[in-house]
Amino acid sequence: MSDILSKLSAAIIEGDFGSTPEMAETALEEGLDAGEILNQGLMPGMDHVGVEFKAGNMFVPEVLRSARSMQAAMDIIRPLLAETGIDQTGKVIIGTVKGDLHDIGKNLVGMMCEGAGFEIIDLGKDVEPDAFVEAVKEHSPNILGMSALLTTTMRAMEQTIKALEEAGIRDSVKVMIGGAPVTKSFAEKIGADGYAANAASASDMAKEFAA
Ligand code: B1M
Repeated sequence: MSDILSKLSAAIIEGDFGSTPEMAETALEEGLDAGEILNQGLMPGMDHVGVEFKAGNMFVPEVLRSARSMQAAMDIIRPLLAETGIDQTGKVIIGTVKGDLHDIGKNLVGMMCEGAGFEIIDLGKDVEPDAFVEAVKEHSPNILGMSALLTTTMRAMEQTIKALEEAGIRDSVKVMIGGAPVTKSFAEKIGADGYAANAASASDMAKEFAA
């Protein structure tokens, strides 16, 4: 791997968000293309972060710094990725469900999935079931991700899946859910395709779904 790509991976792992944009620019100046920077610099860095987070060797504040470092580099290469039409891993629509304003975990999941090469369409928080349905119709994603942090808003996940069914598009998309009160058995009960306990598992699951 080129020296600058190794440095970029290391900067992401260290959460050095001040230097990753410049490194991405240097990599471009050295003649590397946006796809190489994404696949051989940013993604290996975030993969490592995911492994360390799952193993309990990194914690949420460090992962947020790493995700911010990756975002900062992505801001440099994203327009070039779009221009060159480089294939991304797939497309993820993500949002926090209706009635729920917690978005830190959802943002982390989005960033980890972006680090894994997905295009992310973030609908934000307090997202109505119909808004998820319209977004699925408009963007045809591989995965629809829903986050809920309140026991009272978990019901909106089920309502959203029902709304997808009523719109006749349930089978066009894999539904992944998560958030502190959410469990695997709840996901099974409401007919979601998958439950992920944390952002790293969510990005792994998204990769499996898109494969
Ligand atoms: Co609120 N809040 N909050 N809160 N808040 C909790 C969730 C709570 C557990 C605190 C408590 O009482 N101990 C409690 C919920 C109780 C319950 O329902 N069981 C609670 C409450 C009650 C409330 C209010 C009702 C308080 C009030 O006003 N009386 C109110 C509700 C507002 C609303 O949503 N309508 C409220 C408000 C807020 C703030 C706005 C102040 C703020 C949110 C700011 C924001 O998000 N921008 C807030 C916060 C920060 C929290 C705590 C302290 C932290 C949540 C967090 O960000 N965790 C939380 C207590 C706690 O969890 N310790 C609490 C860090 C984040 C990285 O973890 O979101 O779990 P998490 O995400 C993880 C995984 O769950 C998973 O991956 C992430 C990364 O590993 N994951 C997914 C998440 N989404 C996923 C989606 C996936 C897959 C995995 O697939 C798509």
